[in-house]
Amino acid sequence: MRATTTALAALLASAAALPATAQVQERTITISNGVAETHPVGNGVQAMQACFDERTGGTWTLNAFWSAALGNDLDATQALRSGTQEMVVTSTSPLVGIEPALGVFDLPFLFADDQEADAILDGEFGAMISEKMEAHGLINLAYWENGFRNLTNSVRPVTKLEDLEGMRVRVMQNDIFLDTFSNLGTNAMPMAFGEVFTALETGTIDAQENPYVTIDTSQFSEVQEYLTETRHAYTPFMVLFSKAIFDTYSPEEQQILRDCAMEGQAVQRQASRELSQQSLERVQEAGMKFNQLEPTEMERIREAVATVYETHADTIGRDVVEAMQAALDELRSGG
Ligand code: TK8
Repeated sequence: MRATTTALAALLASAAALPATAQVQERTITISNGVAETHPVGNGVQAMQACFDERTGGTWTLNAFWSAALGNDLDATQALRSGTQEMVVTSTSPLVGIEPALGVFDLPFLFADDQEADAILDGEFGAMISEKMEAHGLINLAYWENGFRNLTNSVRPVTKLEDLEGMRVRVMQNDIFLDTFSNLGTNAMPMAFGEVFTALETGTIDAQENPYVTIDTSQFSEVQEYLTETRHAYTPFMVLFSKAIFDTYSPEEQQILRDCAMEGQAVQRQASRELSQQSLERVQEAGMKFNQLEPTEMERIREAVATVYETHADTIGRDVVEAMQAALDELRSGG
């Protein structure tokens, strides 16, 4: 009895003497993205690495791949689900086939500004969506920012709804985007992001839509002439981790992943917002002709796409659409 107690005490003492990193193994974490390293996602990944360095005594390495080098958003996400890749920073839109509720973010003109997006994504609604991802073998560590999307094309300046008629617009692989752009009179073509530059260059498509920073860092100014501020949708980035791999990490390691993804979030969002205006200026310096739409034209565009909410409510999940609308109503009433 006595000996056992002593042995136990010795064991506890030695456990207490171990460094805090005892539950942290050496790790190499592959992370991929469809955008270039110069995109604010690059800043976020750097910030995450700095956080790992501090929390793991330099034993964790983020092995980052850019410009869809490991496949597009959907392929990389499937690699996470099968446990062959640790992480991806992906737009939500190409993942609606995995989790239909993600389509809620693609509803046109949903968020009015950055503050609304942050409040919804970092609040109860965002947590509810993250929870849904676990059933698909995916842990969402944080929401980063892709941002408000704007239209570029090589045909003509878009100053009114009719200018969109027949334009061959690449959209993300997602029926809500397809419908939105069909309603606008365009010839909408779903395509993975990694193929867009070449498709624009060869003239397979006339147009695409993305946030200013993505237009800038993807060099679309080389193959597109006109840029119109439409802000027709806000795309979040999810910072996803393979659940199969996550489950093999110690609780301490899992916490490091979550904390560092959130440290990355602060840096990534700030970089995204700072760069947005600079990117707009840069693509104009590179020759793109930029215009904003008259409020009456914006209103016509909003009206043309309004039916998309009803058409896709059942697919997204009516409860999800209603929860989003309730959360936005509460925000807008100052709640
Ligand atoms: C990059 C994509 C891209 C997205 C798109 O992988 O597909 O247009 O906006 O940023 O996630």
